[in-house]
Amino acid sequence: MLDSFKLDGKVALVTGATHGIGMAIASALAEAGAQIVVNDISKENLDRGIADYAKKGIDCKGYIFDVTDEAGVIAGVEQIEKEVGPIGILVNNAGIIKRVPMQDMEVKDYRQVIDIDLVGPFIMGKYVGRKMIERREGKIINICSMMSELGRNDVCAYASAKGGLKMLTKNMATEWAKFGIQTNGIGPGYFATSQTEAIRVDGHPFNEFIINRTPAARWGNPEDLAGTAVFLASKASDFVNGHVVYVDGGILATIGKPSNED
Ligand code: NAP
Ligand code: GCO
Repeated sequence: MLDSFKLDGKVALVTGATHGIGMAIASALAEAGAQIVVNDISKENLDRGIADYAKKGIDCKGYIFDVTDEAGVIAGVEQIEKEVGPIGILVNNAGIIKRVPMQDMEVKDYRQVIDIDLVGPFIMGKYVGRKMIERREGKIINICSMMSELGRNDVCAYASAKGGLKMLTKNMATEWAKFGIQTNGIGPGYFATSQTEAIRVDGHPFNEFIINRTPAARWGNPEDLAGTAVFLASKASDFVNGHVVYVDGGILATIGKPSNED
């Protein structure tokens, strides 16, 4: 049964994975035997990321393209399939957030978050999915969020995108299961990465709020996502389709507790 978690011989593309959650997921897939490929929009960040993977003993291939650029995605997917091999696993990880009260948010900023966090996974899914359909097999993992289920102040664009990404995940699962493709999501809770740095610093009220709101009483570490990612990328999940697996320390299980309760 453990062999069903092995990814030997598979090529895994993890978008925006030069650090943070994407790097942790890509590293786990590599440890399970996959050849990993990452993309970024910045050559500097890509080069640094590839070097960081090498320091971990991981041979990671890197490509520059923007997940919102359809022509760039088409060219990037063709180049990866030609130079590395058929993409068997796609992780739509690339994403941004803008924290602004809705009444103050510029339309262009709202659109940018939707473009990267929702339209990007659609474009990536469409063009990698076409290849997977030809081969009658594939694994797609969309990185969702607590904001796929819950709202909070100042993140209307991000919640719109991540809520949409949950439903895009279900629709991809519905349309493509007949082609031997399984599409699922991972919904991280609150994780210590550069994306949350601004709200996680010691003394920031949100830091204390998250510690209290999370039954595990801690921020997630990107490595906490490794096992779920390998499971959803492997044969072990061949009959799992259209689900978002929340790795959140228990946040979604509870309404929370008063700050003076243990
Ligand atoms: P992060 O450190 O900000 O990493 C995001 C990555 O996406 C960066 O490498 C970034 O590249 C890349 N990216 C941004 N726009 C892109 C584009 N248009 N095309 C290609 N790559 C692009 O964030 P993270 O915390 O690791 O989050 C990774 C994913 O997990 C995101 O989808 C995020 O929404 C989600 N998530 C995070 C948390 C959390 O608590 N941290 C929880 C739930 C879900 P550059 O560095 O070059 O800009
Ligand atoms: C925020 C955080 C969250 C996390 C994550 C929670 O400002 O609320 O950045 O959005 O990144 O998505 O699951």
